[in-house]
Amino acid sequence: MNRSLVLAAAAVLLAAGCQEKPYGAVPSPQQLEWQRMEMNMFCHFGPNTFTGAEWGDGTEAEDLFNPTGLDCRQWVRTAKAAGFKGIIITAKHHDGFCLWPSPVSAHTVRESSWRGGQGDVLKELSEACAEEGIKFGVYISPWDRNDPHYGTPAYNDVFVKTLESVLGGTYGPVFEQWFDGANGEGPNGKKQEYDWPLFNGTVFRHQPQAVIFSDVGPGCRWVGNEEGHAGRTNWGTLNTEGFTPGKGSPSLQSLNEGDRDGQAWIPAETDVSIRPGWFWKESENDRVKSVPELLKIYYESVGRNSLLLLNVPPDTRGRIHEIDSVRLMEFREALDRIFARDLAGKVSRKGNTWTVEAKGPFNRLVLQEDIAKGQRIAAFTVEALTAEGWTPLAQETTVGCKRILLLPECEASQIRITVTESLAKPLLCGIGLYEDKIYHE
Ligand code: FUL
Repeated sequence: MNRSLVLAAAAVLLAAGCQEKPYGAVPSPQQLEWQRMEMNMFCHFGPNTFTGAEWGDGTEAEDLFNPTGLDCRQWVRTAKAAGFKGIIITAKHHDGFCLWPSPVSAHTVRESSWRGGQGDVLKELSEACAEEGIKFGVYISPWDRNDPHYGTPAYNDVFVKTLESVLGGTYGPVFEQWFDGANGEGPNGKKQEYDWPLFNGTVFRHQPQAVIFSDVGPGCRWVGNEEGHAGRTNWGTLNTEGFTPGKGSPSLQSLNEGDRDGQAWIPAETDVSIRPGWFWKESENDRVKSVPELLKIYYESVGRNSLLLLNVPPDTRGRIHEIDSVRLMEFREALDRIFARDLAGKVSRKGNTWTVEAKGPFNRLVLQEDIAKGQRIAAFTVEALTAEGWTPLAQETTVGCKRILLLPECEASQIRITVTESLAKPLLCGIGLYEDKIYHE
């Protein structure tokens, strides 16, 4: 299609939306920017990298943390080449070990002999991110199996100071603060009553733009599983009244699918690891997910109105292992190949039906809703024009920021999309057709 036709198609899609007022809960500018990042990289790194544990118990000697060749630039360059827009690092996991010299902990890089106690992973990573234009985010676990105050009201103040030492400015802007819902026992066997309003308030005081992740947001929500799939129906909205992160969280179904007409805009983030575990282990080097597995995860997260947070854990050298980095490049290449050529031609709209010309065989349909005005589409059908007339291809529910349908191989010259149920006037702002010759269900 020539340039003017592309522009004409975009105009048809957008024109109807310009005058529309927002409907229901809508994303803040930060949430909108966040969701459009589509894919970020998670880095689980800490004492567990060296012990092979998934959950350290907090008694690990500080000297265990001893990366032989830490190279955060290599993480960031790998992430960038793979198409990730941000990186989130486990600054403190449940074992309490701090990857930066926290002033309120005696269990940090400072107490280790790594770099003579002068090392600071957050400094190196945040600087590398700033240089490469990748956003920097932090996971700071409230559950702490080392801190002696854990299980007493004093711990909440210690945790605030912990947050402040990361978010206070030393490491620059933080785009996302990740709050894990896990809440187990501390070193004295006691559990902690977390003061979530205090924690969230602390984040916003220092990083007003940060998107806060937890089971109930307020920025984005856990998707309800660690396998990499958002709900086929997936609303960006959620009801949080009466819920808290962790044990008091909304049902797994609500986390996975959101709540239709939910009162707050809290879209799903799909966190999943490229390996079986969250931390690097030599024994899992041959279990790094394949390109088809990664494509399936992409389709079931980004392609289902969710952001994908893919964990790629650095190894004991402090580098992303070559098996993982090569796999990421192959994944990128596959995505680029699939989405290189949009086969959608002229688009016309009549009421709630969009008719699209297809310029070649396709098997993927990408739909985008103008979520800045609220998520509206609740059900739609897709049909293809064949010799027998209009034939059904798919019947689905939500669209959201991006929805990718896996269709059977189709040679039709036209398709039509009909919104059959909508909370308010449907606003599609993108329609694309592609052919994926790599991934088959
Ligand atoms: C969970 C943690 O318990 C895991 O260790 C991991 O960090 C995962 C992302 O979140 O709740």
